[in-house]
Amino acid sequence: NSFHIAVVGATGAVGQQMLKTLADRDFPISKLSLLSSARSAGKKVEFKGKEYIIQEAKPESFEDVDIALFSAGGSVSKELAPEAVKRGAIVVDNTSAFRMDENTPLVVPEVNEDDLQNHNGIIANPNCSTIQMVVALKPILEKFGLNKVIVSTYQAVSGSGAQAVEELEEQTKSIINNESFEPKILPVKSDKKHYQIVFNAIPQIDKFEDSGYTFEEMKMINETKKIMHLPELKVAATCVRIPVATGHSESVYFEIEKDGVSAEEIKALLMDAPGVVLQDDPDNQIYPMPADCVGKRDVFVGRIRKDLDEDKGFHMWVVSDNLLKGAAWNSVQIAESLIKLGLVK
Ligand code: 11C
Repeated sequence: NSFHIAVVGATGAVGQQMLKTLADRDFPISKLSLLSSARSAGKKVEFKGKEYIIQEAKPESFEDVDIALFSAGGSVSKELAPEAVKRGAIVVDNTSAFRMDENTPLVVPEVNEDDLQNHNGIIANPNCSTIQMVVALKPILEKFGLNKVIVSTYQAVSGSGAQAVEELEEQTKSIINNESFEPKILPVKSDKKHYQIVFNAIPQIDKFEDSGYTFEEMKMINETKKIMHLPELKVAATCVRIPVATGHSESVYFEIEKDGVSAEEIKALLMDAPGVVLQDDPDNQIYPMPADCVGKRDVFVGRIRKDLDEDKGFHMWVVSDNLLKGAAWNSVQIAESLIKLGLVK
């Protein structure tokens, strides 16, 4: 069986990785519609050696589409995802538009694949920094229970889009050549001020909310509770942008429910966990780093150690390619799960 797939936002940083992932997975495609906003329509894109011209996404574009992968921004999803569903497509949406909608499952297949059974046409793909953290936390929750999570992130600029990656490259060249430059994109293109990212760390990802947390931090907090079905879980996040092109890193402190668990037991658990690669051998300086994870679909975990004061507290370091497991691969993986579960007509 093969399927008519639409990719909306095919020219973007995530859209490009979606195409690569569909090709790498040899996804069963009978027809491929590559769509975008009016701005990128007409551009040419290659898929499996064939050239496609990107078409402007319109409601009619979704006639006969089986699965539509959306990654063209929240406003495009809000307008067109319901149109795609009306025409019989299942939408996997990589924006934040529907994530917290109670009728929309928010899915990471390693964690809550079963939630797909209750979909109403749209499935939301979580935020990249949330996905990699919950993949690592899920086996811990199942075996030892989970009470509290405190995460600090070290996020790559590609999370903010292709323009932010260009800005990182251009600023790097300017600094090396001793030239002046004017930051225009980071931390948030639409916010009032912009700051240098090269040789810097910016503790702002997305805009600030009245609570003092940024929207990225609130996404990590709210999405984690929803995906893990733990509304009472205590979660706090501090999200920081660093001058890395791709690969988000996270320092995660978590408290379990069970007493007397050792770091070795947590390591043994994560060694066999789906979607996780354990890289934890301090004697040999083995730990995950973003430069090593680019292009890989797994979540890499290391530096697992017990807190020195809190018996139920542990620390770990979690790294993944934010464009793959954080976005494109998780979306394609959801599509694969939908097919496996017989949910695509
Ligand atoms: C970042 N996590 O690194 C963001 C990008 O809600 O899907 C992903 C935004 C989202 O800037």
